[in-house]
Amino acid sequence: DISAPSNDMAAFRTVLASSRRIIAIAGAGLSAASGIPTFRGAGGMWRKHDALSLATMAAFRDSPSRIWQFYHYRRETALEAHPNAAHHALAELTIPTFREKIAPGSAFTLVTQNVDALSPTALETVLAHTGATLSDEEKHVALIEMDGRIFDVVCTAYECKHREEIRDSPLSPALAGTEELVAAGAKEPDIPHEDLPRCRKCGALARPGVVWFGEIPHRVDEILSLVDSADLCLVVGTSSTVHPAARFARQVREHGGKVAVFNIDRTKRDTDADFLFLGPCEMSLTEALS
Ligand code: BJW
Ligand code: ZN
Repeated sequence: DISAPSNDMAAFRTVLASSRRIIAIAGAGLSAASGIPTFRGAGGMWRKHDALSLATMAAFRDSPSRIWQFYHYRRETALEAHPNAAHHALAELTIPTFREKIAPGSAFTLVTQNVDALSPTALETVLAHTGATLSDEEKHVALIEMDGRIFDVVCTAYECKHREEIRDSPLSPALAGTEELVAAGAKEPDIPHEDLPRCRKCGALARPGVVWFGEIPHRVDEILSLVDSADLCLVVGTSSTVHPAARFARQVREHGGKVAVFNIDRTKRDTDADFLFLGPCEMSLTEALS
């Protein structure tokens, strides 16, 4: 189909109401209105620190002190952030009693590349407000955090690999206050390995529990089977430049599913879209899903 994507909200709602297997793939733009910088494009604040060159095991091996200070800074930002209207709109789609806009019995899963844990927080908030409940299994099906969580701490010892979510800050005393240096772009101190976060089980050096380049995202088999069977794919606030997420929309379209993109800007992959809603997703998605 070579026609330009539509921005007809009524037509989108009709498609939404008749879809049975819906997935949303989200990226950093979903959390932009929560004050978390994106990686690329307008407002990409981590760019000063080249977040992408820091997101590798090679960078961590080269300087765990530098990488830990960068992630400590980002943990601080994430700890202060609150979910925005777009997180809440997506969370509402996962609660059967609350989603008048989609067909009864239809399935919805949010697959997020974000590590800020704002989507699970939004789900808990919406559940608390509506008095609805979901089992742990239903929550597991509703939300896939494919790149992990910035609050997860993972042991680097091959024999251990212990993973634990720890929201304490700082994770080790030596990191206290270094977020100011990172924010200012100042030269950070070289913290000895023994003073960096350590595994609480075996004492080995720990690493941030996020998926770096060259690593395999979480739950990829589940994601690929959802992509294979989806009849509607919402693409929210992602530049669609990082694989495997970058090709999900195309894959949905190839087997006849519809694709709706919600982004503040155009992206290279807009050609994969049936619907394109240009604007902040905290506005457009709320309107489309309310
Ligand atoms: C708004 C908005 C508002 C702003 N409203 N919109 C060549 C070909 C194919 C693959 C490769 C290749 N070379 C290397 C690879 C593999 C590599 C890759 O894709 N590299 C590319 C750069 C080419 N991928 C991997 O290594 C991945 N693993 C992998 O492929 O394993 C193999 C495998 C997979 C599956 C099955 C079997 C095997 C792992 C990638 C992990 C990336 N992780 C990071 C870092 C996480 C940790 C951390 O946070 O520090 O994840 S990288 C970074 O990019 C982060 C993001 O999640 C990810 C995607 O970025 P995202 O979310 O799209 O953000 P932005 O900033 O790019 O875009 C924001 C968008 O929002 C913009 O479009 C704005 O316009 C918009 N926006 N405000 C709506 N208010
Ligand atoms: Zn360990």
